[in-house]
Amino acid sequence: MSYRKITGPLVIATHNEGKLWELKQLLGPYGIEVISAGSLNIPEPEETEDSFQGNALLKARAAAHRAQLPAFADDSGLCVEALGGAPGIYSARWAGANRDFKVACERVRQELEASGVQPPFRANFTCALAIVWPDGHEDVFEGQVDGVLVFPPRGEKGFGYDPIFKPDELDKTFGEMMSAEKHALPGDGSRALSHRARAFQALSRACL
Ligand code: ITT
Repeated sequence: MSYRKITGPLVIATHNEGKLWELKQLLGPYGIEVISAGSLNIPEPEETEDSFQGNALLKARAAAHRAQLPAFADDSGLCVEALGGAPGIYSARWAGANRDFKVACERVRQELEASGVQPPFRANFTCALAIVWPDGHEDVFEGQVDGVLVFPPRGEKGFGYDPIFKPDELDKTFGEMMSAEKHALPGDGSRALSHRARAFQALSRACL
């Protein structure tokens, strides 16, 4: 398979402000013009696939088709071992219509309590990043970070499930980290920390 280099403007097909911010930070150093799907009034497609990569491709395809520009989408989520990988691709839905992630984090806690499993609660964050071109060319990359869940939630930074996830590499949750620390791309080529930054590292080596 051959990857295609990204040069010109790129539509970011996400309606999640937290993700949009992180993706802009990651793309910033490459000097690529980015346009948000929201600013082009591109609607959010229904996520009907059964994998992170499938849903990332679905979102990028819809935006590339509408904008007639290459489009970049992220599908990601928290997978909890003792819950059989849930919420996984349904991570956004667990926050309900109001996108309240305090509710989503509490649901994770309650489901773990109901399962009777004792800590440590192993989990991972997974991120698939897809780039789709208007002529149908597609590239997709995945990144993952392993860790444990902590209750009560810790930290006010980040977004989504960040306050309950502590990566194995550090003694603080994503919610207690400056975002630059969470998604930093080490200059020496060593492994990034977050699932999104790890997927982006693979993408940048192939396409930037
Ligand atoms: P788009 O589809 O518009 O990109 P979304 O929020 O619906 O936005 P997803 O379908 O990929 O995105 O849902 C993934 C959810 O998992 C998301 O809403 C986050 O709350 C959560 N999530 C993903 N990455 C995360 C991260 O780095 N930190 C905390 N939570 C994260």
